[in-house]
Amino acid sequence: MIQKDLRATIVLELLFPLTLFIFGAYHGVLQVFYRAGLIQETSFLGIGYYKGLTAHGVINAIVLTTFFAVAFGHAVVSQQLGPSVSAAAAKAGAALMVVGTLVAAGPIFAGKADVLYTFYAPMKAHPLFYIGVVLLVVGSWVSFWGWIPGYLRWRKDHPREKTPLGAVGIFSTFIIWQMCTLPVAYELLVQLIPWSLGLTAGVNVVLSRLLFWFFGHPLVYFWLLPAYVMYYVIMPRLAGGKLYSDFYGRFVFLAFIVLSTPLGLHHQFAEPAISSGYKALHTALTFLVAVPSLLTAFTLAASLEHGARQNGGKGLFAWWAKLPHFDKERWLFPYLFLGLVIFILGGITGIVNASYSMNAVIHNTSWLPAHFHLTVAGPVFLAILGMSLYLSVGVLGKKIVAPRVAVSIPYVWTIGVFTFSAGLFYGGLKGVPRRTNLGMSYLDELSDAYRPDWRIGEYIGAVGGSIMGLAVLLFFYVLVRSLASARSEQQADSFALPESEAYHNEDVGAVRNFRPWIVAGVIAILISYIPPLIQVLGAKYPLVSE
Ligand code: HAS
Repeated sequence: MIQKDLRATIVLELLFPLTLFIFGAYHGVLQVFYRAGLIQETSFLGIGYYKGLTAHGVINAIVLTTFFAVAFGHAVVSQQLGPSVSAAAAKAGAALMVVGTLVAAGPIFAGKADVLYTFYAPMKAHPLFYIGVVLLVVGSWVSFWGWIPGYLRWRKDHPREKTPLGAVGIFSTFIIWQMCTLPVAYELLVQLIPWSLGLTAGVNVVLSRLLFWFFGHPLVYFWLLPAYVMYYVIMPRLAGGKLYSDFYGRFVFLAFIVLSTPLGLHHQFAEPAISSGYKALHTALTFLVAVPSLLTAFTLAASLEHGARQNGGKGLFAWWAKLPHFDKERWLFPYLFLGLVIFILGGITGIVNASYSMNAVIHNTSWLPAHFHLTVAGPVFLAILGMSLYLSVGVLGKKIVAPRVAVSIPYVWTIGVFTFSAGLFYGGLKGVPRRTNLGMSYLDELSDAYRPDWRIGEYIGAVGGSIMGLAVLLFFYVLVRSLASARSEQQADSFALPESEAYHNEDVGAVRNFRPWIVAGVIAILISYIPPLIQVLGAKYPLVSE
C-alpha cells in the first residue's frame, strides 16, 4: 500500500508539472509548424523560436521527468518497503522543486533564458534560471535522501530477503542521478551563476560542455529507468502472467549504475579539445550500455509471451493477439507496451548515433530530435502519461472516466511520434539542421539557401506533431474528467500498484547489494573522464565573456 502521509505530495508532484506540460506540449506543436514554414516567428504569440524551444525542452525533459521520478519513487518505495519514507523529507523536497521550477520559469517566459534544456555556455541565461535549476535538483536529492534511512531499517529487519525489484530499480535511478548531477552542480555553482552575475571575467566553454555532457547522458537513463520499473514490475501482471526472470531485472538496473555515465563524449565527437582515443573509448562504452536494454528486450518479450499464453495464446506469433491491447480494464497496458515498440527504433538509431563515423553524418541534423522523440517521447513519456493518470486518480480514490479514450491515447501518440520522427529522420539524412533561427531561409524560394527537397520532411514532421498534440488533448480530457469524478475514501485506502511475481525467482549474491556496482561505476567514471578533463583544462582557449 502507498504510504498515506505521502498521498498529497505525490498528487502535487504529478499534477504541478502536468499543468506546466500544457505549455511544453503547446510549444512542441508550434515548433513543428514553424519548422515547416507554416507560421512565422511573430505568430508564436510573441514568443521567439529559442524561447519556445527552451520552454518545450526544460518543461518536458527536465521538470516533468524529475517530478515524475520522485513521485513514482515515493509510491514504489513506500509500497514495497512498508511505510518507510520520511514524509517531512518528501514535503521539503517537493517544496524545493516547486520553488525552483517557478524561479527558473520566470526568466524563461521573460525571454531572459533562451539557452535550451542543454544549458551549457556560451549561451548565457539570467542567474535566476540557473538558481531555479539548482533548487529543482537539490529538491530531488532531498526526496531521495528521505528514502535511505527507511531502506536501511528494512534491510536490518529483513536480513534474508532480497530487496523488492521495484525498489532496486528506483534506488538505481536515483544513485545514477546523484552521481551525475554533482558535476553539473559544480558547473552551475562555480561557472554559470558567477558568470551570469558578472562576477567572473568569462567562462571556459569547453569545460562547461564537458561537465554538462557528463550529466547529459546519464540523465536519459534517469528518465528511462522509472519506465523500466513499470515494465519489469507492473507490465507482466497486466499482461496476465509473470516476469520471466527476476535476476535479469536486477542485473539490468545495477548494470546501468556502472554503465550510464562513462560515455558522455558521444555527444562531443566534434569537440576540439578532446583526443579521438577517448572519444573511441566512449563509443565502445556506449555500445556496452545498449546491452542492458537488449537484455530487457528479451526478458520482457518472454514475460509478455508467458502472459499471453496464460490468456490462451497459441502458436509462434499468434499469441501476441492475446495481450490486453484494447482492454479497458487494463488500459495502462498499451501505454507500456507501445512505449517498448517505439523504443525498438529509438534504440537502433541510438546505436547509429554512437558509431563515430556515422555520427558525423547525422550530428546536429534533424535526425537527432527524431531519435530522441523515439526514446524520451516514446517509452519514457508514455509511461509518465499512463502512470500519472493511474497514480493520481488512484491515490485520490477516484476512477478513470472514459477508459476507452484512455486506451486510445497511446495509439494516437504512437502514430504521431512515428510520423514525426519519419519526417525528421528523412530530413536529417538530407542535412536539415537540428535547430535553426534563420527564419527558415531554406524554405524561402528567394533565398540562396533555398532547399526544396527539405520541405517534405518538415511537412511530415508537422503532421506527426499535430497528431501528438491531439493525443495530449485526449489525455487532458480523461485526466480532468477523472479528477472531477466522485471520491471514495475506501478506494483511496486500498489503492496499490500492480506487482508481478517472477517465473524464475533466482537469488544471486552478485545482485543483492548496490555497493560493488557503485564502486565499479565510480572507477569507470574516473578512468573515462579524468584524462579528457586534463586535456580540456590544458587546452588554451580564451574564456568567453558574452
Ligand atoms: Fe540517445 C542523443 C546514443 C538511448 C535520449 N539521446 C540523444 C539526445 C537525447 C537522447 C535527448 O551515441 C539528444 C541530446 C541533445 O540534446 O543533444 N541513445 C544512444 C544509445 C542509446 C540511447 C546508444 N537516448 C537513449 C534514451 C534516451 C535518449 C533511452 C532517452 C530516454 N543518443 C545517442 C548518441 C547521441 C544521442 C550517440 C548523440 C548524438 C549527437 O551527435 O549529438 C541506447 O541506450 C539505446 C539502447 C536501446 C535498445 C533498444 C532495446 C529495445 C527494447 C524494446 C523491446 C520491445 C519489446 C516489445 C519487448 C538497444 C527494450 C516487442 C514488440 C514487438 C512488436 C516486437
